[in-house]
Amino acid sequence: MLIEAAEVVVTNPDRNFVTLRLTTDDGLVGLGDATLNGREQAVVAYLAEHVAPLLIGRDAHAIEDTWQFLYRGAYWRRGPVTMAAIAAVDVALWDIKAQAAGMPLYQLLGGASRTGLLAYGHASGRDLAELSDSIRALQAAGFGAIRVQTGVYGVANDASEVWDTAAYLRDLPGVFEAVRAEFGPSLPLLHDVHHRLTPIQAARLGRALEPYDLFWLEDCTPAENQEALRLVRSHTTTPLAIGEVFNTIWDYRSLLQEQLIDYARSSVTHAGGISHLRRILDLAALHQIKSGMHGPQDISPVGMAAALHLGLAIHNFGIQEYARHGERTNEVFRQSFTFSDGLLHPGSAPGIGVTLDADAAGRYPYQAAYLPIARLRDGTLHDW
Ligand code: CS2
Ligand code: MG
Repeated sequence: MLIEAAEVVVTNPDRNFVTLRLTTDDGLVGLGDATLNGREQAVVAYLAEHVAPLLIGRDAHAIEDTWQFLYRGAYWRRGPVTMAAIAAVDVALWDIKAQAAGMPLYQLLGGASRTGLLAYGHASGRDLAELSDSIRALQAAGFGAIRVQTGVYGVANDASEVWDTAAYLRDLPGVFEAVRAEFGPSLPLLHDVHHRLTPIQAARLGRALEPYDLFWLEDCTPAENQEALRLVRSHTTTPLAIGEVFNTIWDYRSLLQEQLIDYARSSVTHAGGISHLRRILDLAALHQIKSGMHGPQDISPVGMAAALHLGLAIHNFGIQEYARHGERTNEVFRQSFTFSDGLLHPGSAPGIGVTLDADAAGRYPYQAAYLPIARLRDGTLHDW
């Protein structure tokens, strides 16, 4: 079975998505998500100019060889653009292989290890009353685990946000105290610091939050400095999650081998696809570290579906972020995955179970858009 066509589809139903569509000489169509929020066109060019021509005529079944060919053959390794492009090829080929086998992809990955995937949703509010309403709305929508953000990242969508570290460190424990008092001890609660603290600040925050029993504290420091986590870890037992901006196993090496984190946050979309993320999660499993795959709205339904198949199959699944897409996105990407009683399930359609409606995609052309930035009160650029 040979790859006959490789097309890149860019569409903006609610936000920009980049999708690779591979077609085989047997007429099978596989999809891969290559969306890199705010830098979408770099991956489009990488795929269309450099990868697509190399794929035509290759054996669609040779997934590992194609992965190694794109990774090693480029000479220039790693990086978010390269790894998102490789991920899209990898997922499209797994989609094709599973369709050829007539099975949902998780069956080829070893079969289901659980009945469904625990998912967490995003609650936020400018104040406690708004936050509490937001948590109740998520519970009503079926979520059994909730990320809590207030007054900071996750609340405003402005292009530029003012950030005050001291105020944040002062206020956040009180927010969790109030949420625990209202919602009780058993609701899993998560929080995303979004890379904004120094190691010693993160250590202090982790310790201050211990009484509120967080499921995890995410991206407490800019994690490209893996060694910084040793300091955080030596001061707190609050579980730590990191990795949404990582793209290879090398970014995780110290974190996993020294057991400095509890959850690996990479998505299939940004970490080289199913083949490479599985490698990362297998190394994580040796150290009792679980998956906590990134699932914001900028991972397309194709990327979400791939994550669900992998999550259902692996033993060390932890939790899945599920930000839910809008109506228009769901019209472009038809999905077989379901969410009920707080659990996601990839469904039983052959492959990854997502199809792309090309007409609908064509109605929503690309629009340039960028991520916000954060500045300190004196104007200094900070991590967003
Ligand atoms: C966030 C993301 O979901 C998360 O945990 O950190 O929403 C992140 O800000 C975006 O994916 C950036 O594109
Ligand atoms: Mg995050």
